[in-house]
Amino acid sequence: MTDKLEIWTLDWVPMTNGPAGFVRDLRLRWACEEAGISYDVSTVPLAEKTSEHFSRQPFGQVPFIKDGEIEIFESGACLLHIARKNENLMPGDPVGEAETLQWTIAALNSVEMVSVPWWFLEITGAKENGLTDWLESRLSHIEGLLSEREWLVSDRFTVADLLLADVLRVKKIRSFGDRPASEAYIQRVTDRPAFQKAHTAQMAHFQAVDATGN
Ligand SMILES: N[C@@H](CCC(=O)N[C@@H](CS)C(=O)NCC(=O)O)C(=O)O
Repeated sequence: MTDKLEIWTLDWVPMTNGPAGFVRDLRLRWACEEAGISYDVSTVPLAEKTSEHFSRQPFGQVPFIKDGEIEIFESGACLLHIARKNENLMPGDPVGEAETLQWTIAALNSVEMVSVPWWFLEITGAKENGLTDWLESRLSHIEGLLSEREWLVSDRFTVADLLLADVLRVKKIRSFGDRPASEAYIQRVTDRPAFQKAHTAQMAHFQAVDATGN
């Protein structure tokens, strides 16, 4: 029995050209590191999804968390839950909090909503990627914004930066077009020790499974 926050990820992902280092439990590990919250990591099988997995995440995906009596899925919801615990991730004043919520949802619903389907079409080799103009437009608006400010919310890092940087750092999206302010932002955010720690831990997790050959 543990009272630590528990984060679920997959039991295995491919190490070559794969999602290791990008599986979304990393967002939650990173948030916990930023907030100084200790956590345990559990896994569910990628290959054979169980009814228990679907009962915790209705789409059979990860991440999802358990924090005492609270069990939630969707990385954005889990991030906001963690962020509410600590001002390192979300300012305590009403304006700062509202702006953090706004930008967290924007990262998911205005940027990732386009970037993930675009990326998926690219990697599956679709001849026509009809989302390119849409993605280009979203990324150039973000580029304009980041040319004028260091962080999304006033003058400080928040969970919204964690999420937007995680959405933008996907390799294919990073190499699509030249956006120096976005690139500097991704660098600035992922240089944070909390990201480095979370990333190293996720890579170690998947490497350990890979080494067993299972
Ligand atoms: N909107 C979901 C997306 C979750 C998602 O795409 N999870 C991926 C890993 S990053 C997954 O579980 N993939 C395995 C699958 O879909 O079977 C969230 O943000 O939590």
